Amino acid sequence: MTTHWTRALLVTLATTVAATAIVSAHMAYSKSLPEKDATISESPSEVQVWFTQDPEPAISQLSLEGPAGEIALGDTEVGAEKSIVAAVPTALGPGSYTVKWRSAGDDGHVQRGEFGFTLRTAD
Ligand SMILES: [Cu+2]
Repeated sequence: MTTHWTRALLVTLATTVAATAIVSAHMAYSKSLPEKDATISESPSEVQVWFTQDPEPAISQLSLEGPAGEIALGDTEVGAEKSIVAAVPTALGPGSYTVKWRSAGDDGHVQRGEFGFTLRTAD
């Protein structure tokens, strides 16, 4: 009898802890296009980053740096499936690029991150 009680209590506790951990987790990077550390052969028409939560539009921002410095992107917009997206209005030349992102999810905590990709155009 006592054992059953203890077991039921432990299961309840474990479930509560797990649920709390999920609710309180920060938003995180999920995937992107171009992909992180990818080598691509064509200049991308846009940069898109997916997250684990719905991005807050007012805080979301994408920027792109290349061999010659900052590249002007179109406005950062909220895209489908928990993503943010910005157009790349000009064709990029070969080189290494860094995408920087800023956003926030359910708890409003601002998260930042960056990842790189390489553009290697055919000669
Ligand atoms: Cu948070």
